[in-house]
Amino acid sequence: MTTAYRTCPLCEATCGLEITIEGDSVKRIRGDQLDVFSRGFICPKGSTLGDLRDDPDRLRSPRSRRGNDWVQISWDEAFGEIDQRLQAIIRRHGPDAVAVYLGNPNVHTVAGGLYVKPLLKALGTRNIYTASTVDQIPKHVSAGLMFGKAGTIPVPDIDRTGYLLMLGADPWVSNGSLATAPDFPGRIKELQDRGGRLVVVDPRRSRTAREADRHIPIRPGTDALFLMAIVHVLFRDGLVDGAFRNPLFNGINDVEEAAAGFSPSAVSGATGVPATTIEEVAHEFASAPAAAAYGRVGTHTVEFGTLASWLVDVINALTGNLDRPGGAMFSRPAVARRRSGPGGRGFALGRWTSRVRKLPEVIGELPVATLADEIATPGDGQIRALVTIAGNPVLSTPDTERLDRALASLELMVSVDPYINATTRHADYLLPPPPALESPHYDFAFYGLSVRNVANYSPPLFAPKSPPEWEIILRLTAIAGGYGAGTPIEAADGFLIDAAIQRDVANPASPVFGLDPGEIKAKLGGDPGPERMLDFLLRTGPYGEGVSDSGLSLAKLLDHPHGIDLGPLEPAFPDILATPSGRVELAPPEILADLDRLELLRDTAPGPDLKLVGRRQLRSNNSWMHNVAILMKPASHHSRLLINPADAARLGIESGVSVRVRNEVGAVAAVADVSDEVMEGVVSLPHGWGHNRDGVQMAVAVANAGPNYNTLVDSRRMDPLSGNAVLNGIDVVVEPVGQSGGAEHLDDLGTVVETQAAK
Ligand SMILES: Nc1nc2c(c(=O)[nH]1)N[C@H]1C(S)=C(S)[C@@H](COP(=O)(O)OP(=O)(O)OC[C@H]3O[C@@H](n4cnc5c(=O)[nH]c(N)nc54)[C@H](O)[C@@H]3O)O[C@H]1N2
Ligand SMILES: Nc1nc2c(c(=O)[nH]1)N[C@H]1C(S)=C(S)[C@@H](COP(=O)(O)OP(=O)(O)OC[C@H]3O[C@@H](n4cnc5c(=O)[nH]c(N)nc54)[C@H](O)[C@@H]3O)O[C@H]1N2
Ligand code: SF4
Ligand SMILES: [Mo]
Repeated sequence: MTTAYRTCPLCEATCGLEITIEGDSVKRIRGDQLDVFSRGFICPKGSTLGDLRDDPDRLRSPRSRRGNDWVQISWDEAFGEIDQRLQAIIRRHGPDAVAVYLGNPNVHTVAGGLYVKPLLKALGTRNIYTASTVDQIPKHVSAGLMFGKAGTIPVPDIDRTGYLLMLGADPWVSNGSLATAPDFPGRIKELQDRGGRLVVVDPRRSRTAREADRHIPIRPGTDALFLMAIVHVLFRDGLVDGAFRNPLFNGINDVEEAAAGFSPSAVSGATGVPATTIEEVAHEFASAPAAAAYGRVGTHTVEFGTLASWLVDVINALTGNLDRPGGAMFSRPAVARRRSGPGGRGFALGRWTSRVRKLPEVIGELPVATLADEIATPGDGQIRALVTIAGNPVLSTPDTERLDRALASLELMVSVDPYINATTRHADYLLPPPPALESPHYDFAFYGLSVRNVANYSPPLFAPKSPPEWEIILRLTAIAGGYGAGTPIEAADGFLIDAAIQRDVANPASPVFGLDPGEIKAKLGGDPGPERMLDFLLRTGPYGEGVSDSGLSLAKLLDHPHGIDLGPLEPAFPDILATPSGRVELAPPEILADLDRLELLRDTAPGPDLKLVGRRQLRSNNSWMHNVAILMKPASHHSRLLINPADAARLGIESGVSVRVRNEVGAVAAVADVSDEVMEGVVSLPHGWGHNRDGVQMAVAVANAGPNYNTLVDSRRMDPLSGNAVLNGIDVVVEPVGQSGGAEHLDDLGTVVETQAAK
């Protein structure tokens, strides 16, 4: 028996794990008490990494589809055939005929962190889609416009704050998002123990809301109004921080003017939040010694996602809490390109548009809600081939029935994925990566969104039994770039490291500026591939000393299996600002131009339909860990539609009865759970379910299929600034099964009982 330590790659919390192994198998996984960041915390998912590795349905070798059958083929055969077919499509139709969909685990793998960008560049396509447009892209837009870079996202300094205003997030269940804080619940307890307060704004009394000092139910999709009214009160009642009126902030008068028409009483009808509550929150927030506002999925995946995201940071700024300890601060990750001083080119939106619906590009991608349009609509630039990497859009993105049909019509689909699931069953080639425990790990994304500065590297725990994911993607890159399937990996990888070194020796802010590239390369440790690249990035990052070994390096991380704590967050202004002015733009014109819509929301009476919102579940991870039997208990918890007692009584619905949830997009079956956990007028279902489709080869998941939330989501509705789909607050009708007079047959809970296929 031996013990190893590594970081859990499953969610954003980056928990340290203590793993006991015997021979080639995992005996036990616990939280690592010595981890510098997570201090022993673990959730039920973290202990199942061994189950994921042992899962008999996980593919161990490539598959190619011949009609309805899958054949096992060799890696060389797979890449050779993909090369021929992909190049033929590019030659005939140009690079835009090939689309890419990148799913969530790409931000959790080293392959996604280091190797996907070169693939996209080699493909040269504008048809890039990711899970970001069903998630957090509004935050990138507001951050880009305010701070100059889409990745410059402030996080709540929860370890030092005295007041946390949280909207549309449930970290007791999700373990936090765009705020990496392992043991989020423990950190909130500490906040409360030191006399601080947690206020949660959510249409549902979530697990987090139950632990909060105050829960404010809000009508779905109206957070921007609530936040605007707080801004209104800050100005009206003289609560704007005096020290804040400094030259670092542009646009304060425009913000005051914008908020003028949004008094608490003006928004109270639309939000369902009493005016006095809004006033109290504004005063408490402004008078706290340090306070942070933080919004997540419930505020982003709505029609006003960018406005809400912007207002969160406006409130932080106006109260003097932006970039100060205990407020909203910026991480300083160990892997980041060094910059010299404030100012930059700023952030541009809509540099190109989608072909069919003319939707603007945002951070180089198009809204995934329009992927089906681009596949199904004939004409120049139509998508003919799709590469998916770690994604399951048939369960995760809007109007899934339509997307499902569109994927079936592709000339070529290649999926880098370990499972044959709702999406990848359409693939012509399946390229499975090794499981997490056979892969190296470093959190390139999440140490940049972390509430403390931390670095931790985990080498593979077991030798991979098939090519590592970074090699798979690198071979696809060579194919996409026209170098051929036979390109040696060492040559392709050498090209990438050489290019990275060349860029840095030309950067005056880099510790290797002006040095000889050969000397730098010779100095790098680790195996070629992601380890060597990580060493280079650490050495040239904010804690590195270039070719000197005195700074941070791969070797240092290997010496510290419990991680290295790089300290609490520190003020980062003005150097971090990359706007052309070198200041914070509080009132970007793109955002002000969107306020007409907000006025309309303020002045429109809510319609009669129920509003459907999502929720996450502790023992689930989006759509993809449902084949782990131990996590699938209690049975059918995922089919429960929460409905308020008043609505249930009106509709004649009792707990435990089967109901049909429908709207003009589709219909699903669920089981009613009558509960005042949701406010009146709101119903709640989790997402990521609906595995019972022909050809899915995930036995446990199919047995726990559940309803597919996104069958009900309209692909036409989005936050116009960011292109994020509207997943929360969508109109639905709920009725007991059998009452609609339709001919639907319901023998399996969670089965799609009716969809409007003829669109
Ligand atoms: N209605 C509604 N819809 C939502 C949401 C919601 O709140 N409500 N949330 C949205 C959000 S926040 C997200 S992030 C998306 C997620 O949407 P997606 O990213 O499309 O889907 P996931 O469920 O994360 O699926 C991950 C896929 O990656 C595969 N996979 C797992 N590990 C690896 C790996 O190491 N390498 C590779 N190559 N593949 C791997 C899995 O088999 C699976 O196919 O869903 C979104 N959809
Ligand atoms: N266990 C588990 N953990 C996960 C995941 C998982 O699937 N399972 N997924 C991971 C991913 S990819 C992400 S992005 C994160 C997301 O992490 P969170 O952002 O914490 O996401 P949720 O738990 O979905 O919480 C969203 C909350 O918003 C509320 N809500 C819905 N509509 C509105 C609204 O209009 N206004 C307000 N104020 N609230 C609203 C919902 O009721 C819900 O409580 O979780 C990650 N962690
Ligand atoms: S909270 Fe997230 S990182 Fe921590 S053990 Fe659970 S899944 Fe892994
Ligand atoms: Mo997400």
